[in-house]
Amino acid sequence: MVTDKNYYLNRRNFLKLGAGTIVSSQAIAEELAKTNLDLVPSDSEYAYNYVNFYEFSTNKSECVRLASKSSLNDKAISIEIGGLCENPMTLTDLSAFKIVERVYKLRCVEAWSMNLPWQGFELRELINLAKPISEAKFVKFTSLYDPDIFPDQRFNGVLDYPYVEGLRLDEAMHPLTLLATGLYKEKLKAQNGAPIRLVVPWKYGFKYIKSIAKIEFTKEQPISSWEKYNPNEYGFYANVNPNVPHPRWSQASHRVLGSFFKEDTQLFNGYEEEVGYLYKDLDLRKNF
Ligand SMILES: Nc1nc2c(c(=O)[nH]1)N[C@H]1C(S)=C(S)[C@@H](COP(=O)(O)O)O[C@H]1N2
Ligand SMILES: [Mo]
Repeated sequence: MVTDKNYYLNRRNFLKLGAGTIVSSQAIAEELAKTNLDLVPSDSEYAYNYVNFYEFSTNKSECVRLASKSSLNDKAISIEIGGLCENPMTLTDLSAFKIVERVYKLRCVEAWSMNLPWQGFELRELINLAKPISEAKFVKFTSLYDPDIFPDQRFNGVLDYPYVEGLRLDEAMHPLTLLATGLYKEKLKAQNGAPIRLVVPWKYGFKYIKSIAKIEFTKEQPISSWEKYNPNEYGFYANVNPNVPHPRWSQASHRVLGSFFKEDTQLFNGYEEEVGYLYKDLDLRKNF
């Protein structure tokens, strides 16, 4: 694999200059394509078989067994876009978007990680089409609600469904934030959140909401499903942070799936240079 050393060094300089000023997001996106080359994707067996998808089951292999025979595999993309924006729409056609490939680290709040090669597009492209109005401060995401597909939606499930997640509008506009439709150059499998899901690499995995049915622009901060389930353990921000332990375990290190050793967890999952400026005025302990 080739890494362009000069380009990489320039990137550091650029971002240093950018500290304190507004970092050009286009520059970040372009640089990323290069740094991605350093990250070797994990064996796809982990991504396909070690999954969290509570609508199917809390058991990882049971998720895969149920998802792989479900009609979610054949579901077409259809996202209702609305709320505080000028152009509400039902998104079914992605031809307007530039499809990119990014290898990102995924760090689950359960203290394991893997490197995933996503195909998708930058969420900001969609946001620019929808044109949020000035009152819009957050983006709320809602997963599909379909008890015929998801067993855990048939009775009193573990979570209060549909699964909900949220981002601040500036986080959603960040060039690292993707809507993914593929993994390992294959169409997204049901267990990984077909037909389309969120990817926010500097946050814990539970923010990567699967099987998105609705996106809304809101004034108020949305209450995400895990926050609702236990606000003391799962905050709205959920930025990866080795210095803020989960109440029941440390977040200082994690197991890299496929590797025998543990690895130190990095602030913002190693994407601090790219996203640190978003949080310079935020107390990361209070806003975990
Ligand atoms: N709708 C929905 N999205 C979800 C989840 C879920 O249970 N339901 N689990 C989350 C968690 S905890 C993680 S770690 C990631 C896992 O994504 P993956 O299984 O594709 O690796 O999806 C997230 N998205
Ligand atoms: Mo997770």
